[in-house]
Amino acid sequence: MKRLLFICTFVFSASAQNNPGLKLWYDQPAANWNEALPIGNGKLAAMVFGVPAREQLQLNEETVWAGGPNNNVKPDAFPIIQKLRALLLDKKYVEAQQLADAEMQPYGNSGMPYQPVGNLFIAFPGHEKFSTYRRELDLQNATTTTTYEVNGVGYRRESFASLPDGVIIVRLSATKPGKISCMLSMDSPQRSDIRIEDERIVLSGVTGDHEGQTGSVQFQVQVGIVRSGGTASGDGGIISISGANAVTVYVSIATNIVGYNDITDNAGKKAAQVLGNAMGRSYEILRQTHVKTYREYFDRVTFSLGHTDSIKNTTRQRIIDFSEGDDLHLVTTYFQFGRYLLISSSSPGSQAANLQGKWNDKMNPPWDSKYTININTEMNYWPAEVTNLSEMHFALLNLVKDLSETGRRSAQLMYHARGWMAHHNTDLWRISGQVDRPSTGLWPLGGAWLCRHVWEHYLFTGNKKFLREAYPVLKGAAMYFVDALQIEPDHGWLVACPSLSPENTYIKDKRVSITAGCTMDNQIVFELFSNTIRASEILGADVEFADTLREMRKRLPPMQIGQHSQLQEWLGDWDDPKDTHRHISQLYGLYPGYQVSPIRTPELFTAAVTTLRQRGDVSTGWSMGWKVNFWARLLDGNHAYKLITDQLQLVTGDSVRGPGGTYANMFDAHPPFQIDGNFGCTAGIAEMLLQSHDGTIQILPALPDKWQEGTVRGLIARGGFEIDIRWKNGKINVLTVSSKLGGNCRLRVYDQIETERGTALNAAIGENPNPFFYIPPTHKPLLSAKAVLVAAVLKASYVYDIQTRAGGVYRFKRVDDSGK
Ligand code: FUC
Repeated sequence: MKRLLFICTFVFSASAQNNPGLKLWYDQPAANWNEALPIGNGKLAAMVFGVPAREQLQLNEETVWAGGPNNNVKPDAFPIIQKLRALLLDKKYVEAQQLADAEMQPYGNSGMPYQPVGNLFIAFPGHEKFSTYRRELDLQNATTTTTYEVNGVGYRRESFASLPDGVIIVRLSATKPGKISCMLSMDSPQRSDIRIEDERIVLSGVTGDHEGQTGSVQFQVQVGIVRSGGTASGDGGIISISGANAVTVYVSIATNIVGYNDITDNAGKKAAQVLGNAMGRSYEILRQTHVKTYREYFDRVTFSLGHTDSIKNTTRQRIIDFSEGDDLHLVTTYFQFGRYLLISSSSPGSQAANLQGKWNDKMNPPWDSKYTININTEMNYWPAEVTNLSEMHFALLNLVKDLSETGRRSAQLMYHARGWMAHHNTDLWRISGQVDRPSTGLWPLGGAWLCRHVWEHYLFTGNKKFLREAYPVLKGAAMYFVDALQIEPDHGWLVACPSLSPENTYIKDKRVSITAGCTMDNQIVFELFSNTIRASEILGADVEFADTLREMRKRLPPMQIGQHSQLQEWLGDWDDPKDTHRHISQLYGLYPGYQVSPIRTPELFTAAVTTLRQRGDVSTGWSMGWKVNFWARLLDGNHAYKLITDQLQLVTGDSVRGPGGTYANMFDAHPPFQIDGNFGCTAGIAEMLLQSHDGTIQILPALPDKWQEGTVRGLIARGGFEIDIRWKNGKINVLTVSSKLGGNCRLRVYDQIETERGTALNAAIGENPNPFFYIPPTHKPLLSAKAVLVAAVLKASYVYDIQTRAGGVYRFKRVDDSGK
């Protein structure tokens, strides 16, 4: 009896295939947007409400943004920038802030909002009362389904955004023939016109004017139907269907956007073409090809921590119960939901996922649903490489390329510098000027942070052709700092000035944020210079420029440990240990960067722990996502898991205050909804299982006590190694490394391992010869006399070198210590 009970409550499953369903499911229709379920194919997105009497698909197309081509660069900023530099280097911080507030308000506009297209409604008269209701989003086939019964007839709706065919599909069917009678209609908050043309609903619109920019994105939606049986008629923008056996609804949306500076396409023609192609294919074929394309990405990673009886509960209930129980299957679901969202928002050829991915129902969404590039946009792409979705990274990498063109203007006009730069936000039009007030917007490092994605893509894939093509982006970003860095008088350090530590103040009572040489800036410039130098070495290009960067890199400020034993946020020791600000920018060097390491820089590592403790756990959604990564890098799996628990707190309603968490539909709550938290936490979970930034590939570096048993398959390490791990009792059981590029595979493990045949492995010696694991030497930190550093206690580890060839698969097992 006891044994049976055990099996019922904890069934271990090895792969997603026999995983008890990676599904979000509910027993009620969505009561609001944050309960609706997202589908998307990168270009198009919809939120599906699953209301029986009136289905609603809230529609988005990724290029539907207000305004038109522009760049908001303040042409006469340079003299003010010069005055700010003089004041800041003279330590006149309050005066500098006052000058910035007076003279550096945003020029023209602070970016355009991402806007909705409208809604498709499908009304089913008589379906107000229903039974046996269920709606779900199946993460394994990227399809959402609603089923229910009315008067003894079972109804089913299935929706997906086809990856290969570019349309959104809704399939309506019933258990008895002739039962589909419904009306399709649309609305839109935009300036628009809705009519019936060729038996289709056609909605044509143009986006909004905003902050002096005329709305100039023309879009068109075309909705066509294919039915079996029954009749259909169209009038007044509405299609009425009566007595059909089944109906397939096809939704195509297109705009006049060709690129950020070209709006000459024909929206109607494009929409009609895509719709025509799709309507020529049956529902079954469309579904099959969609699922096949999706699974080629999604199935690359499987992750299981086992499951309990909780899987019987609705997703909403599981989120409510999470902190009290051991529903580890919800963690794997959340992780895979993050990968689902990345595929659905960033498939090849699409724009970068914005603050809400591609899902937004508001004309003026929070923060315009723009690209906030002082963390949020970057965070969206943290899971891309490590969770084996490298193709999705291009949505961002293409944005960086665009910015490297528009950002020349801001470099030149605002800072009289060569190269390119961007501030803390951009939008569809790739604006590079200052956005919002100076205390958050006058930060010139946005482009430089984005450049790390170029480099990381290279480290994970080894794609030299890509690096060659992208090199000018790195070079241009580095060039900007060659011209723009200023000499700090006390030490002669080179610092970004004016700048700020996003979005924090250091003289709190006077709201002073404008500064010079804050820690994150120094870390980002150090990294940008180092990556550009390495790229030039690999490509055999620009020897002299690389030398210049080498010389300047020596003069960047070191990281400093302050009076409270913290990793200092600013150049001065100004941190308040009680500050719980959501941004923890000074830990950029811990994650996503890797200038803070338990092995190479133990003092900084210890100071980072102190800083993170001082900042606390609970915060906005994205901040908690970041902290999962921080604690994983600090090798503290239990604390990382605590942050996952904080993230998996149910948030309801529209409040924009209060701690972050997760909505019923598993979207991250800042609050309000921001997709970055989903992606940050997904990346953090991967980082708990595998790290490859610190000269080695670390297996299970931050495994929480609760994750005693599990498998993960298909995670990617730098150097192009694909990793599968199975563990039991918190120890490695089987480890498989598939080498894509060959080269030395240096493993750091916390259990002794050997080949599967029992041959001992070679202990690692010296520097890792694999070039993808090269780490530039970090400056020695400066320590305040008052800092008290407690040495970090690290678990013993084993480090091995394994020579691999491209295409080779290497299997290892733990050295069996039982009985020895
Ligand atoms: C940054 C954050 C805010 C918010 C906004 C979109 O400014 O500080 O919390 O996430 O981006």
